[in-house]
Amino acid sequence: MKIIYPGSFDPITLGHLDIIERVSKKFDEVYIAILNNNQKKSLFTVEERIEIIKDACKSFKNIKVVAFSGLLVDFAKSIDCKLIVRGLREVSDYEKEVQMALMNRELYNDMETLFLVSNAKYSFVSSSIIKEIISFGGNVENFVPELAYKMLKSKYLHK
Ligand code: COD
Repeated sequence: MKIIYPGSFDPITLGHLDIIERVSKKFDEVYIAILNNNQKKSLFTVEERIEIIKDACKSFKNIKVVAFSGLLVDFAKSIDCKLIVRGLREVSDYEKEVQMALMNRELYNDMETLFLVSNAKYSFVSSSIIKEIISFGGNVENFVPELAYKMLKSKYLHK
């Protein structure tokens, strides 16, 4: 059975990676689907995000890293998959996630969302907080995969 893990992943963090590792043990194929959204300003290009995720996931054999634009349900239809996984950190994630899950099910009949509670070690980690910390010179090495850390440093610290 296949499952989609959609997100912005700008950049991927160890919290995201923990979710990927857990689903990769339970499903045959995991599609990491990166939203390519020209309207949202991102730090990393889609190509950079793909490179970082592929490097971080090289030990998992059942991962596919892809970009999509437009509606997630349209991407899901294109690969004939009706299951999404999302991570839940604090209670603040819940409201937004439930709304998305219900809307996706309205848009694509029987589309289900599986929620995994984040690893307590990373429940306070988010891509935006990582970018904020490094922009002020703080160390984020313990929260992102190696290549993400290298690329974050070259974007922020070697200007
Ligand atoms: N531990 C565990 N999980 C985490 C952590 C952590 N530390 N950090 C983030 N997560 C989870 C998030 O809760 C989320 O489930 C997932 O990882 C990805 O997070 P992000 O922030 O990279 O991605 P988002 O939330 O910006 O992704 C939003 C989408 C791109 C999925 C959404 O906007 C979308 O589907 N857009 C396409 C247009 C569409 O279909 N819109 C209608 C939606 S109803």
